[in-house]
Amino acid sequence: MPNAIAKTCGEYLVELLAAYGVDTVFGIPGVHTVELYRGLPNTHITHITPRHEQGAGFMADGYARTTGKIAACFIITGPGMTNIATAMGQAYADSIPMLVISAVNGRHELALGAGRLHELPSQRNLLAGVSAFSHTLLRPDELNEVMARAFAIFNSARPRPVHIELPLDVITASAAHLKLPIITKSSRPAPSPDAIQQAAQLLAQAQNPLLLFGGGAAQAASAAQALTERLGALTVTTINGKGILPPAHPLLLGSTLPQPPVLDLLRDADVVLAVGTELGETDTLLFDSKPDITGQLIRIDLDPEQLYRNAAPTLAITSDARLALEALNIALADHQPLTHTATQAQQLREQLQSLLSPTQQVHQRVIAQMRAVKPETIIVGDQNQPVYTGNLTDEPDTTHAWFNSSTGYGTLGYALPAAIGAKIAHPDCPVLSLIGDGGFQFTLPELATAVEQGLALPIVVWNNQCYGEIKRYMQDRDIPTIGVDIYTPDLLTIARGYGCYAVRAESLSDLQAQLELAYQADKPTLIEINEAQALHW
Ligand SMILES: Cc1ncc(C[n+]2csc(CCOP(=O)(O)OP(=O)(O)O)c2C)c(N)n1
Repeated sequence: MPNAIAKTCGEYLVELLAAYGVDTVFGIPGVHTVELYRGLPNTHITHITPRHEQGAGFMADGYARTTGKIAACFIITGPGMTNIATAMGQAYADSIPMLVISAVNGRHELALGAGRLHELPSQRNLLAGVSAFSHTLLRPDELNEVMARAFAIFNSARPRPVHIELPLDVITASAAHLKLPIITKSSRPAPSPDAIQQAAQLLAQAQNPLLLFGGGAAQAASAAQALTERLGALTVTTINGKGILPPAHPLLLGSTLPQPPVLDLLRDADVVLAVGTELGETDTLLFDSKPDITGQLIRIDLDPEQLYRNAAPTLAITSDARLALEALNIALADHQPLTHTATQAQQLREQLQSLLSPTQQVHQRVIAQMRAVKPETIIVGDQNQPVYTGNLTDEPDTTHAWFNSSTGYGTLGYALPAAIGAKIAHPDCPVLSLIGDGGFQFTLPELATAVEQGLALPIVVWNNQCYGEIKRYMQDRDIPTIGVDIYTPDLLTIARGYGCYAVRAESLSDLQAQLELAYQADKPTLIEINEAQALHW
């Protein structure tokens, strides 16, 4: 009987999480996971309850993106795991760490297909494609080692979700004999000095280099800026790399890679330095296969496999981005920066602005208004029309202040729960969720979580009563618009029913006023923007 045991494995696991510095858990308890909850009151860990396990995963994602810290998720076996798999997929695609702890049926029942409650043939197979690894704990004694492996990945390798499952007879087994380990933090790989010399030589000779910083370089912002200036090179970021250079930096072209003039630059640069980026479809050529690069390509990435995907490098450097960029700055200490580039950047920025359609310019004004109210706002987006425009136009002051689910895995329903995770992590910082009426309906019940937590969170819903992106895509291809004109309920009434404030913004200045109120409120505020109306703003 669990109560007779001095310390169960589930209880010990919670102690271990606290020792690793985990302070927040997102989870929905079930009979299979209650043993994890026994130990929670003995720690400083806060437990937040979402309304669906997908929400738990997205919250943990938003929490990790904005803090660099790991949040854990406590998830029941079976449906809890299938529910969280989508959130793990988004985190996997965007290299976000996440620790998913679940139960699973007893060791003697695994893979029998005996019709037990919540049974799946194999959770580990289910999660193989969305986790760095998934481990079934067969004895409490394995716990210290498997947790150390999980944190080794979070700290030193390409961060990704890790799943640890505890069979029912293991979660309740005694762990009284286990001792908390001395926790050591593993380091990230440093670049080889030879490779840095070769890279520095290529960059020093370049006449029109292009620097490309991805989300993997987000922790190397000051070294990245220093290198940009040392070379005098035009610089582009990916969407997850926004904020690496300050918005007004004269050499920054923003995250505009999908725009034809920037793709021309990428093609024609004599040296491209790509750091911490997949060179993936959503950052380069939407719906085309590979980026076209004719010059020398230097790639720097923590993940050696990543160095060879999408574009073959001339020089591949496996390294932490910051360590490599710092080494390059030292190697190029005497270099004279190019001087023609700032004028070129200015002309390109004007050209890029002129490429925005009238609709995109409306989106741009809406997002600029959001930034103007509080420039430090963390804007967490979903997949919708204004977010696509903001991916091209918004330039925050800091990293991780603009992120969304339109990159990589591209799931709908992310923005509300991920914003909740970010707001819980940063109660004093303005956080805003920007979502379409289609995406909102995927995780709408998380409004209850935000109300429960008393979060001053504006949730801006871009309402066009349709799956707008797909509708437009069908129209452009002469395909009948089936399945995209959806019934959208009265969102204001629904939000009020959940206990939120709810308003419709009637103009840009009204949006500003509503946002200001929402940031001071004692609970979330749904701010609806009606697309048909907003297109005249
Ligand atoms: C889980 C999931 N299902 C389907 C899609 C396909 N999809 C991409 S964008 C989109 C429409 C989104 O509609 P909405 O959130 O209202 O934003 P809008 O495009 O209208 O601005 C759909 C259905 C997806 N990305 N993710």
